[in-house]
Amino acid sequence: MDERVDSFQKVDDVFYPTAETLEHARIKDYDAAYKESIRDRLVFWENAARELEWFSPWTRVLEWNYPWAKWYVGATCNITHNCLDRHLTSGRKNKVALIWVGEDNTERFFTYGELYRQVSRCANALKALGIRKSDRVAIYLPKIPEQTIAMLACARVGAIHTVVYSGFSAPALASRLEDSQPRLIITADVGYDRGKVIPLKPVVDDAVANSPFIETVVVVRREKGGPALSGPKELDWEDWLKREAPSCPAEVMDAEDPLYFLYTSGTTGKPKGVQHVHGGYMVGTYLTTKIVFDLTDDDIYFCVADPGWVTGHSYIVYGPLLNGATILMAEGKPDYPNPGRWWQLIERYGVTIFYTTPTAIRLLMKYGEEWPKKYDLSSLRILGSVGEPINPEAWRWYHRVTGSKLPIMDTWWQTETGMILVTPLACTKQKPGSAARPFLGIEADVVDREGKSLPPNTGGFAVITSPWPAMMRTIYKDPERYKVYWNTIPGCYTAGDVCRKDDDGYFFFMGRADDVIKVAGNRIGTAEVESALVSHQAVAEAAVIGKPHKTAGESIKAFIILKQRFQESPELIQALKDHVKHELGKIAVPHEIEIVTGLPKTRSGKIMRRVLKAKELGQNPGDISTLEE
Ligand code: 6R9
Repeated sequence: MDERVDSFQKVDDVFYPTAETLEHARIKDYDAAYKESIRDRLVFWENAARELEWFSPWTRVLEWNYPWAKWYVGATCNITHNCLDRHLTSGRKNKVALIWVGEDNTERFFTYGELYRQVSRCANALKALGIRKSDRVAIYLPKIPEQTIAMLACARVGAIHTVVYSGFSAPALASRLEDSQPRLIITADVGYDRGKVIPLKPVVDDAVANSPFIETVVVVRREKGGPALSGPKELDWEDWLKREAPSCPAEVMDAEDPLYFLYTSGTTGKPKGVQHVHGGYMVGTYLTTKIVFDLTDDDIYFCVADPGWVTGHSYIVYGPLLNGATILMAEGKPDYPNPGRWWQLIERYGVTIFYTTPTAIRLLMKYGEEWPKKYDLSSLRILGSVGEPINPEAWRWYHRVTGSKLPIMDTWWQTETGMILVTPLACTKQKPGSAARPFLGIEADVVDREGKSLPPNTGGFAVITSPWPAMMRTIYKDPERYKVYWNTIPGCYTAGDVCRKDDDGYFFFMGRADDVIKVAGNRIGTAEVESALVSHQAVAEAAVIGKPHKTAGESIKAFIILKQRFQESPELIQALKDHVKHELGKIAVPHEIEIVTGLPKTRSGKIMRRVLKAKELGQNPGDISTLEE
């Protein structure tokens, strides 16, 4: 890890909440609320848990056996009871839970009552296949309601879902299946992307061919005359559900029973199966959604993420449903059929809370202010951003085009943290480019390699100094990799991000300290791209770095040493890109490939990506005493 940062962004402007925002805000005084929350963190998190329904109570709030945590010890619950059943008796039964809109403007509405019935049917269908507690189920679906329904149905019967983003290729899907060994995979015939039909079923066919543990493939068929199914292994979603009863009791789960694995990229080639549980994850996502977005029953909440990533898990599906919110879910891209798409949806549905990403904002900035200006955005109340640092220029644009008065929740968190950890609240002042301060009940800091707290305006490592309810519990089948997060800097959870705090204690996250790249907000490990490249017959060695990119945040650049009998040519470069696309999917394809004859290495033979990067960007490579030559 490397914490050196060459320049600090200078921000002079501070934005204060308007009277209207303050009036509405649940928390009016962050300092007081924060102080109170950490006076006794466990009491704070116990009170939060009491807002939800449990089948039986806990005996202790936290059992902390460093670095292993158990929250709400001994309690039983089921996250879907709080997402669904709880609302059926609270007056929300006929409230709209989910508005789905497709690229072609097809609409589907689900009330809480209807969502409960659909999830129950799916849960009963899972049971009919013999799926029970702790079985794994893979979900490889585009952003359609069945994706949400399938996730909730798994959780309802106690199965562990593992959602794989539908942009991943067959080998990438296969490696995730191999690790999690699901008995069932739920997919669709196709997804739609900018008007194009993206076949998904063939990808699954390919991946499943090498996954003997998969007993059943369920297919949501969206196209008329979709693919023929080969029974009995393959089932049509509609047929699978149609005879099932519309109610199904939620399985009684221990608070620490796994809810899902979600694979994410790290510093080595193999993706990590981050494991979250029913109890603590439920409390963390519930409370952050409620407080960060200042959510009430009258809101229309629109988060543009895909449930293939963690933002979709925590802040499209679980957090909002736990709060009984009305969720808008839209399939498709921000600039299709034109760059007014999201603004148009905000106007059409009266969206009040809009949660997006810096890369999308930068893309929309390119098309200009005339697009947001065409639409009535006056329903908006709270904005959000997630996935990478938001540069002040994009922050100001986002703020201006939405009326210059709305707070932007620049929420910092990770797949591993499960919930938002550092964020502004509606009542706090805002500084463009800053994620502000720790959420209530969260203790965060910026430290040096030894774990010593650093003075203001000094770059260091972002750490969390005490456990929180939605933290990951382990890496599936790899507890040693879990321990690394808590062992890198003594006594702290190390996120892998470089950061500084200013004089106000505001956190400015500045990117990753390790070999993780954020391309258009998608998390990609350099090692994964390197091993995909090296699996091509022409490649002897590969090193991959992230480079700053105007809209994507970072772009991927690969340096490659060819095997002797291969010659550089435009065709070969294209073939290498196609190969990565085939191995991992479009999101991981290098934007640039440079053929080199050598790579900077340490004496122990590790590639020094930092040196490559510094050279590429014309910067000082820093300490190169370990460099071999
Ligand atoms: C939720 C999510 C986690 C990494 C994280 C950091 C970056 C996310 C950020 C941010 C600055 C923010 N990141 N939000 N950096 N400001 N508001 O994105 O999870 O895909 O696991 O990525 O994303 O570098 O360490 P994940």
